[in-house]
Amino acid sequence: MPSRASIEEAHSLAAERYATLGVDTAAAIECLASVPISLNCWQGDDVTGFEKTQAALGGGLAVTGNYPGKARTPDELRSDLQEAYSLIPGKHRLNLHASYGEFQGYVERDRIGPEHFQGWMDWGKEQGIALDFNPTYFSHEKAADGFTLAHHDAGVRKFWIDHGIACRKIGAAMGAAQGSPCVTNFWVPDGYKDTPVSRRQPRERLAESLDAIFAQHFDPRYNLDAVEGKLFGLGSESYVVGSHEFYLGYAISRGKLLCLDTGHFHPTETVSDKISSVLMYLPELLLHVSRGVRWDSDHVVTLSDELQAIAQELVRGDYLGRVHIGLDFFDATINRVAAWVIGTRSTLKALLLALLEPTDQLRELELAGDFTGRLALLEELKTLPFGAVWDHYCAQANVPVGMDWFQDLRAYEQDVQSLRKK
Ligand code: RNT
Ligand code: ZN
Repeated sequence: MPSRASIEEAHSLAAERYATLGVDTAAAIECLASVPISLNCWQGDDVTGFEKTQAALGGGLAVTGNYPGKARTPDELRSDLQEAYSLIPGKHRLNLHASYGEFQGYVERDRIGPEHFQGWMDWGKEQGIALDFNPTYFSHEKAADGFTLAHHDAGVRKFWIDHGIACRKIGAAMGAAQGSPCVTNFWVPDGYKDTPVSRRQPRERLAESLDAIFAQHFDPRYNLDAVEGKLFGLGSESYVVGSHEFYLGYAISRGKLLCLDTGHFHPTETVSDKISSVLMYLPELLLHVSRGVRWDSDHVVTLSDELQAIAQELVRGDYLGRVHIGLDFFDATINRVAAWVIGTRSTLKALLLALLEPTDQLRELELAGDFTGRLALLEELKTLPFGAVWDHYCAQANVPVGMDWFQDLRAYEQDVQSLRKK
């Protein structure tokens, strides 16, 4: 375990090195500490949730793996989350799905209310963790044919519209209780496996259903609505009703947040390049930071080139105040608490790397047409002593430095998770 003195010594040498490029490491850390990341509850139990019927995972989502020790109850999930938060520097949020309510018996999804999330709200208050929310439009018999809000049957649509209405009320209740807006994100799986004849009509129905859900006005200090598109899913390979263009247009015309999920585009398309285009026309954006491998596979986020490119866009474009950062992955082949810690720490590392960039200097080179200088400096930045600044931030935030977090995780696995039977 590195001593605090050696961490500080390494940081002061690193700070000197960054200062030669005009970069203030203390300012970078102060900014990083103010950025919350919303941890996705569903990594903790393979998107199972706590409904009494426990339908199989639907919506074209897939979790693989059988790593032992998954959370089976709300208390276990909260315990696992607390362990994860204790290993991540900074103050963060929790992103809940509607299927994670604490229901006594079975409560239909069009009947859920804030009372089913009181336990989460109390816990959030006690832990200082603000909540975000998502209606659950999958893993349900009424979504079994792959259609919900765009269903041709008005009765099915009505059921899902009522679910959306109920979820916004829950989001607003969370926002009011925590004094920070709850981002309520709408993703629906609707689509066709094979080439459809009607592409227009389902999209018209989806827009109509969404308009019905959003008819009630909520104070944006309590609830913010977001909509999430997708290129394709398992079982919706040929057509997804809620495509990127559909939701971009919808969000702009209705004043909603757009959610960009990094796994939801063609593999050669990047979300990093979409941010500055979308924020030309929308005040705020939601990110679902994921890592697609060959398809929307929802791998745990790592410090990849694309993650760094996204963080650079947020910092360079001065967008941190307009972008809500959420995570979206589910991997059951590794320890699920470790998945949260790795994904969140990597996201924070990407942000810190971006905050440690001498952006003004790079921009000057660019404007002067000195692309050689721009490339030279960008490459040089990659080997600056970034790790020393990160370690210093972790130490200062009172969370484990380096691989020390993993020892803590191993102890938690042994003392808590391994005692859970199946
Ligand atoms: C699915 C979407 C959606 C889900 C979560 C569980 O493709 O990414 O965000 O992953 O709602
Ligand atoms: Zn997503």
